[in-house]
Parts: sequence; structure tokens; C-alpha cells
Amino acid sequence: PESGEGKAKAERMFSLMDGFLKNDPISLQKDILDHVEYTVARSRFSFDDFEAYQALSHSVRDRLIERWHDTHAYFKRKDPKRLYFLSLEFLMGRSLSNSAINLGIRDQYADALNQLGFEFEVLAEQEGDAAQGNGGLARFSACHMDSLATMDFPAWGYGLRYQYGLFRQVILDGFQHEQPDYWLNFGNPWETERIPVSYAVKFYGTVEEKDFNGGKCKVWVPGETVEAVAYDNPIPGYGTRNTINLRLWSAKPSDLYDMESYDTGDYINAVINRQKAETISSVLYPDDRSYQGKELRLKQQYFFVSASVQDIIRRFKDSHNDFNQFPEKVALQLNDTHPSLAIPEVMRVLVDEELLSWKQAWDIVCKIFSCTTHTVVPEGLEKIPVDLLGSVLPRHLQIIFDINLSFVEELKKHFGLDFNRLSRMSIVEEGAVKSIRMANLSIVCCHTVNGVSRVHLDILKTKVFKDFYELWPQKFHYKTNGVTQRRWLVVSNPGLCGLISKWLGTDAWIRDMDLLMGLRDHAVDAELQQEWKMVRRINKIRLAEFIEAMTGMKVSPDAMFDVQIKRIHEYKRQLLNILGIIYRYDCIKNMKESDRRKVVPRVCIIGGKAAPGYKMAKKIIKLCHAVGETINNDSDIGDLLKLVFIPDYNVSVAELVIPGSDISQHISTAGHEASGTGSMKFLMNGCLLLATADGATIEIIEEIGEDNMFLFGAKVHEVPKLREKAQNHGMPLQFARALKMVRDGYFDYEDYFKSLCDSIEGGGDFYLLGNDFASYLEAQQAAADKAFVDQERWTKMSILSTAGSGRFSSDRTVGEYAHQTWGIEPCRCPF
Ligand code: F58
Repeated sequence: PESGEGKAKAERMFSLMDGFLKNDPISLQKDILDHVEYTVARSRFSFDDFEAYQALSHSVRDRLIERWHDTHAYFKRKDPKRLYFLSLEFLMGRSLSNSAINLGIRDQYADALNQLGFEFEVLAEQEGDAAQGNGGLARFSACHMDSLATMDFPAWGYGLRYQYGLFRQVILDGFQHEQPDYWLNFGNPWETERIPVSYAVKFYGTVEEKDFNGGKCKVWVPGETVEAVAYDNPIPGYGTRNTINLRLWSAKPSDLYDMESYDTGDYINAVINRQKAETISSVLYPDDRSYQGKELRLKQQYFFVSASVQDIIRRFKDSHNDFNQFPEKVALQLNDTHPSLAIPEVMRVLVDEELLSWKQAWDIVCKIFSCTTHTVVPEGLEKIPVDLLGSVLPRHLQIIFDINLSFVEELKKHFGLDFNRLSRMSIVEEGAVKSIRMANLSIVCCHTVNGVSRVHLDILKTKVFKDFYELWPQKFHYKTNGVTQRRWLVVSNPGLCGLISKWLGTDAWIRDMDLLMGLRDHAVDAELQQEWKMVRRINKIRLAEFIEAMTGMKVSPDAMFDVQIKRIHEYKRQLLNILGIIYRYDCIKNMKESDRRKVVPRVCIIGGKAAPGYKMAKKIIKLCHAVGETINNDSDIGDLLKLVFIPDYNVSVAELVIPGSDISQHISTAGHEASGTGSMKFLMNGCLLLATADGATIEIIEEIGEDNMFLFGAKVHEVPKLREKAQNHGMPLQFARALKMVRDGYFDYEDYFKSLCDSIEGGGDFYLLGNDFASYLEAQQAAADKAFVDQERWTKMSILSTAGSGRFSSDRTVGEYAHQTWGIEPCRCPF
């Protein structure tokens, strides 16, 4: 308040506080100890590392909350257009280091802790990962939140607060087993439960028509009501006071209970049934391949969408009373089609509850939604069976049918009675199981649909959404992905980070990655090269220690560390990597002693989770272990070749592995990886890429040049022809030999691996492993091995990789979205 009674009250409130929290070492120490005593409820004279971590996190959180309040008060006062980012998955990882660094007080905390006898780094290791997502799509959400905050955009993230995050991967005898990730077991200091922020979410029931104002209106009478309670997670920007919010919804039984079920006399069962409401937010679906029409999944989607839409509309109505202003104040971004029920939900609220006309509501909807698509595979496109949707969300089904009716009319005007085309484009798919195509719904209603790299957009335009592109070419865009340098360099590689700032003479690149280009001028400077190698070696030693701790295997940091870490998928071709390793093993084994001395020792590191129901992916994990078992115990091979599988790959593991890698593999069959973001993290950290020309790699090549990476394999446009050829031609010799070793039981388990071998030999080699094998080996041997021996050249390539990574910051991506898609401006909290 700027004047009057409100101002006087605010001043008095403020005078009762100690002012803002202070960040000098004594204040921080006092703060941590207070939290030990009062929050963790341990004696300040006796607490362990975990308790110290809890107290430290609460102390950091206090500072986040201060800024969070200021930011939101400021947004409220300025009332800018806001972006709402809706995603069913956020893969945030740990928060402590990231928050302390973004707040600009990590070093102060480290000093304060030292004096108390603790180490910041050691306490940071106590934190578990927040793994509320599967892979790339979920990490995309997390990187975008960091960039939105740092760039001062008035944005909110909305999602679901799963009690069980992505499963933990346990390897027993080389096989993957899944264990539940009950991540909230030890509390989560980063979130704040907001009991007063809760909304009723309805399911099932019937739709009734009532007379209203001389006309008719629809009333949805639900069969079940569940309460959505908000949990807020502050997201601090770097180099700004702005701290935005990630609001995750948790399901609780509703207070609106149904008298009938209690009146049956079966009180206990009635309570138990109510309790079941909580299952909606209990578990994350661990499959990132294809959509399965499961009722729980549908309820999860609608649950978080409905609560978010209610929250957004409530906020809008707090300061506006005319819905015509809605598109000037609100942009809604759908992260893939998972949140696309938000479209009929906004229509429903505007028409049924706010009593706008259908036309008014539709005009608004067409202006506020945009959608990012993350996949190229048609199996990834969601389809919800009409029967299921009609039962769970009867009013939404009606709305979707009505939208489709007008859309099909428009199609007829445009294309005439081309029934094939009409049936392909219709939102409703006829067939054995009549379904709603969520991608079609999204394209019809969103003003912008974007792919995540240039080549991804080409594939969308020419294949997946060809018909729609012909109708609305202006709707389709691409925004090449990026990742946040705060987490992927500043948090995870402090050594390199300091070196970069020293040589650039500034740390301004942490907010402006284009500045990294300045490193190009020093790429051959002997002094920088020396320091660069030193930092990278320290990171390799750290990685070697980690490998020993996780697997018991000792590896030498003198060897080349060759890494492939990502979800296990056939299209990502971990199998190509393993067959390449088998080939290398076979070669070394058959070499003369004198030749062996010339071999560059190599540690091959693979990590990643397989979806629990994805049989082939699980076999690939087992094969990796079986091959590793043979190679690692072969005394002929010694340190020349090692194969390590890092279990339970997650964000924190990536933070440790990436800075210590020499070379990383991004080897999907061309045309299958929509973008790929792992490559960008490695690139920033000066790790060389061994890659196919797929997804965003094509744009990385343009930035750093072919000479600074190791490219191989078929190009996107060559793949269809090569596939036909693969059906009819045999395998190249070297490839057949490596595969035969698997088939013949050289690594045991021949029966178990049979279907894996058959998928290549008998199954037409869909992912073109055979076709790309020779050029893969060439890239590996001629290029990578030779280049590694020439450390001066290698280091130059490494420096140029980091120098060329500026474009792949999510700051650039988010800036493009803000400007071209959302129409939002920065709103920087001034104090
Ligand atoms: C990933 N997609 C892409 N899930 O595979 C990757 O290339 C990209 O870099 C990343 O998104 C970020 O844009 C992903 O994680 C999916 O694509 C789902 C597959 C199953 C259906 C729903 C999407």
C-alpha cells in the first residue's frame, strides 16, 4: 500500500521484523542453528550431516520465501501479462546448491558452515533428487523454470506433486529392477503446503440441461469430487531478486462428501473409499515411449489442469472483471499434449460457469494456448478412448465434439469433401476404439505449435502433422531447445566455471551465454590449455572415485572416458555402442602385443533407465552388464578397455558424470531424436561429441563446425531408402561378427539375447545399426582415438566446444518463446 491505513499497518508489521534476513557469516550461522533447534528439533550441540542439511535448506528457503513474496507482490502491482507453463513432469533434481548459487550466497554459506565444522559440498550430497519426471521433456520444464526466473519473466509453473517419483533402478545380476521412489520420506524442505489454496476437482457424473435467462445452460453434476491442495516451490533467478513459483497439486479427499455413501452404515468403507482420492497424485507413469489409455492417467491430467485453470482464473478475477482482457493478461503453454484438457476446461469454465457465449469463449481460447511437441513417433501421440473420456469427464467430451463439429465444417470449406483427409484430421478418430486425438485438439485450438529443433519441425511439417501444416502453415514453428548453464556448468562444474570467468574477465556469461564465444580467441593459448586440462583431470578423478563407489570398479583417469547416459531406447542405439565395444574388444584380443601398446585405453560408461514394461530396453541393460563382465575380467585386456554401467542414472549423477567425460555419444538413428539436450550439457562442459546428424545436433554442427566433433551415420533424408535396402541386404562383416558373438553365447544368456539379435537380423534392422556401423567405428577409431593422442588438438576442440555452446542456453530458447509465442515482457522486481 502506498498510503493511508494500509501503509501504516504495513510499516508496523515491517518494524516488528528484523528487516530482511542478513547474509553475513554470523547471521547465517545463527540462522542454521536456530533451524537445527526449532525446525529439525535437534540439539544445537549435537546434530549430524543430514540434520545440518535440513537446517541449512530451511535457512536457504527462508531467503527464497522473502524474495518470492516480494516478486509476487510486485507482479500483482504491475499486473503484466503472465505465462503459465503447464507440465505433467518436472525433473528438478537437487535444490540446495542451485538455490544458494542463484541467490548469490553459496560462498557465504560455505564459510559459515566451515566455522561450524561442516562442508557445504558434503551437506549438499545429503539431498535426494526430486525426480517428478522421466527424461528430456521433464528436464526441459526444469531448465525453462530456471531461465524464466533469471530473465525476470512473470511466469508460473504448474504440475502434479507425485508421492512416488521416477522409480529407482537397482541392478541385480545385471538385470534392472524397479524400486519405488518415496521421495517425501524425509520431508521436503523446498516446498510450502498452502492449505488455503485448494480447489475442488470434479469427475464422472452426468450433464444436465437447465433453463437459464430464457435459454439453456449445461450443469455438470459430478459423481466424485477430489480436493487439489497447492504445494509451492520457489524458483530463484540468478542475478535478480525475482523468484517465481512452481505450484504442484496434491490430491486430498474432498470436504464435500457424499451423504449417500455414509448413510449405508458402512462407515469404515466409506472413509477408505474417500481416502482413495489421494491415489490420483500418488505415482508418476514411468513410460516415456507411448501413450496408454489408462483411467488413472486421464484423471491425473485433468486433476492438475482443472486446479491450475481455477487458480489462473481466480488470479485474473482478483484484478479484472472483463474476460475480454484475458488474452492480454494470460498465456498458457502446454508441455506436449498431456495438459491439453486445459482447452476444453477453459471453454467449460467460461461458458458454463462464467456464462460467456460459446463464440466469446472460443475467441479467447484461440488466443491463449500454445503447445510444444517433443516427439517424432506417432505412437507418442495421445488418444483417449471416447468411452473413457465420456465416463470420467462427460461435459468435456461434449465440448470436444462441439469444437470438432465446427472444425470439420471449416475443413470441408477448405478442402471440399476429401473424406480421407477429413478423417485423418478430425479430432475424433473413428475405428474399433473411437478416440479423441489430443494432438489434433491441440493444433486446432493453439495459436502456435512448436517443435524442439529445426529438423524436428521439418518432420512435423512433412510427416506427423502434414495435413495440418497445409491448412495452417503459420501455426508451426521451431524453438531449438537449450539447457540452463546455471545447473549444468555453474553448479556442476565450479572448476571450469571459474576458469571461464577468469579468461573472459567476467562472469556475465552466467546470464548471457553468447559471451562464451570470447573463449575462441584463447583456444590455442598454451596457458589456458594447461589450466583447462587440469580442471578436466580433476573432474575425471572425481568421476573415477564415483565409479568405484558405485560399482567397485577401479578405472584410470588417464584413459579416455567415453560416455552414453540417457533413457534406454532402441532408437537411441545403446546397442550400437555395445556392439562397437564388442568389436573393439575382439580387435584388442586378436592384436599382437606390440600393437596393443598403441591402443588408447578407454573406459566406456553407460547409464540410463528402461521403462519397466520395455522388454528390449531391459535386454540392452543386461547385455551391457554381460559384455562388461567378460571384458572387465579378461586379463588380456587389462586397462585397455573397461565397460561400466552406472546404476540409477538421474540428474545428480549427470551433474557428476558430464564434467568428467572426454567424449559423449548421441547416436540416435537420424530422424528419431526430436532435439536431444544431453549433448548440450556435454558441449558446455568441453566434452567432445560423437554423434549422428539428428535433432539439435545438426544445429550444434553449425555452431562449432564439423571439425570439432565426430560425426557419422546416415542423414535424415537417407533413412527411408536405407531402410528398404536393409530389408534386402546382408550385414557388413564386422557388424555380423560382433552380433554373432552375442548370438553364440560368448557373453552367456544366448536365449535371453536372441530376440535382441533377431530385431536386427530378422526384423529388418529398423534403426539401421548395420548400416551405420562402419562409419561409427571410423568415427570412433580414426577420429576419436587419433585426436585423443594429440592432447593439444583435443584441448583446442574442447575449448571450442564450450565456446560454441552459447546458443544452447535455455535463456535463448525462453527469450524466443517469450517474444514470438507468449507475448510477455520481463518484470524485474526493483529492490
Ligand atoms: C524428449 N521427449 C525428446 N518425452 O525425446 C528429446 O529429443 C527432447 O530433447 C526432449 O524431449 C525435450 O524436448 C520426451 O522426453 C516424450 O517425447 C514423450 C514420449 C511419449 C509421448 C509423450 C511425449
